[in-house]
Amino acid sequence: MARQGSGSAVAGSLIFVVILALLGREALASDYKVGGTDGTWEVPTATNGLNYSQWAASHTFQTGDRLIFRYAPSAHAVQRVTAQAYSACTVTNPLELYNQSGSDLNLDVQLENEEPYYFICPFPGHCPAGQKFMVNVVKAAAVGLTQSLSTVAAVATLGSFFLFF
Ligand SMILES: [Cu+2]
Repeated sequence: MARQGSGSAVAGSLIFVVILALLGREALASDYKVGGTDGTWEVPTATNGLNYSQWAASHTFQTGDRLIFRYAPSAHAVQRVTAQAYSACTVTNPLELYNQSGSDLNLDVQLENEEPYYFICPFPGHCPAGQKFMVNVVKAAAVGLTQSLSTVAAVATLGSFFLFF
């Protein structure tokens, strides 16, 4: 009886550790409000002091992170475009046009892949005026989900072993 009790305690501790590890993994994905403090997505001016390129260059973005854009849908939009379209501010044929319905004031864009993402505002004149930025997304350093799940399976097996020993 004493043995089974301590086995359960060990299994319980291990499960607790795994839960902590999973919570840690979640915490490593970050939300970034574009441009700085509140995610305002508008044309940079001397008055508002926005500089999206500078802001983007000051962070390291990982897979799983999210970008949050805040804007009036009547005045701005968000497109993901190719590197060439980014340089030239070409708004036709975007890779993705977010918020087509124009109903969201807070747009979340998840950075899913390990690759560069180029964002522009397609409203006339906005991209050339600096409403654009690129982020080079790197692979998240955290434990991957598959690895976490296999850890859970291993711990569950180990837990059963202690319980039935
Ligand atoms: Cu705009």
